[in-house]
Amino acid sequence: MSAKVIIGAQWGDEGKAKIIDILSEEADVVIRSQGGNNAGHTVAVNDEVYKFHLVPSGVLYPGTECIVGNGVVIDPKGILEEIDHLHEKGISTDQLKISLRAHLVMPYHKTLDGIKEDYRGDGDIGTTKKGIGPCYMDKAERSGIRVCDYLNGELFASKIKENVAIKNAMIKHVYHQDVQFDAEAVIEEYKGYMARLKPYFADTTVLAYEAITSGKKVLFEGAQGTLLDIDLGTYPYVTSSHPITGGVCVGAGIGPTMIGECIGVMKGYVTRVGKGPFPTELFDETGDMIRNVGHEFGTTTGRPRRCGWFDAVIGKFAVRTSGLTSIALNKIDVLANIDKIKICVAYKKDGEMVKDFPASLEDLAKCEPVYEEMDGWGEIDHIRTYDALPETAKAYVKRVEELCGAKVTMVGVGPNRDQNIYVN
Ligand code: 2SA
Ligand code: MG
Repeated sequence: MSAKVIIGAQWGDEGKAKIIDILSEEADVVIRSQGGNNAGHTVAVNDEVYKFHLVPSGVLYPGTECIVGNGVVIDPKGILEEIDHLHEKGISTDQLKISLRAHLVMPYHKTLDGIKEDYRGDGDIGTTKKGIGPCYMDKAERSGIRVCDYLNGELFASKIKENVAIKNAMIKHVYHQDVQFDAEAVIEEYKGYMARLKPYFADTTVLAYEAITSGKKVLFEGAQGTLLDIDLGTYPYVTSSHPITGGVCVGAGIGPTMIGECIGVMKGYVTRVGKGPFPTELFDETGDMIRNVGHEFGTTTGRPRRCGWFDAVIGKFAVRTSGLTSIALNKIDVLANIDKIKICVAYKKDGEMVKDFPASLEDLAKCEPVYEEMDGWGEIDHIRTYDALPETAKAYVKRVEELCGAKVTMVGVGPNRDQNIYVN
């Protein structure tokens, strides 16, 4: 089977979209299987920048089928805005399919996301406030509204009414806020969105199965990253879905034996948005330099991203928990002109070496990075072959490979398609 999975191997924003975009050229189908419009994927093509949130970035290639799988939570208003925006730029969405089983993000989910964050005070997660957590909560609680519910008008209306009544009560009596929703208005609003989206609806599990078993080239486009996984990430500072490889099976409705390859995308340094411990975080001018040179600001919210040195403990964790067969190491050009580059090879906690990423956040917060120093390199964004990279940059790539335990097959030296270098 030839299905390839591309996942984020850090805290998201590793440059997955660029790798997907490059691999999409040869793909027949690109599938999203988790997350929602909390994701922000930026692709640069011929100096034009495209920002994706729900639509798979494979849509830029005419003829590539793009699937939004059952594990994705869909904000219908958000996806319509994206579709309209693509149409304005002359890009067709005829090849887009949306799972009948996917859950819908409703207006009360977004309101509750904001209210709960305020309620958490200093302990806030730093969510994107797109309603992702509350939507997955309803899914797990079995009160969520799915795409297929729209096809039965009465059921759709009654589910919305029931949910609005419960959420209104919760907002008023639990969180003591004034916002209240009018069920009829929500029904009308959502009927309008869903009518427009209906041509895209499909049983995407059938499409995925048929594509893979008939030998088509299928790519799974991960959103967020390993450390934001609800089970394996830095809980509770995580998103509510499964960005690891395992999430692809559930979120697209395929079996693990149908996946042939899994590429983990990392940056040559680490970033995170939102709160939670981050052992290699930099609070100095090197951190500011990485943020500015690397344009490390959230695609969805514009928030500045926290920046730090490459952390091989995290890299190894991603290789292990997602069964990565290779690594794409992005943005090493951002590290240009730093004299000595640090790479975290382990942590030290209470005087003891820690080699595996800890489960407990309290433990993680106590972890001090153990660094190795490597020689830096100059500007490399003009370089197009691996051989032409400075020896110091090649040594860095090889060290990342050794420490993480998977081959680095691609190195990124800039945002454009031709700035992706294949490693010999
Ligand atoms: P949520 O909204 O419930 O999923 O937030 C929970 C945590 O997950 C983090 N998160 C992200 N981290 C990095 N990138 C994401 N996408 C956007 C981007 C984010 C943005 O590509 O830049 O624009 O700010 C993403 N989505 C969720 C979030 O920060 C919380 O820590
Ligand atoms: Mg992003």
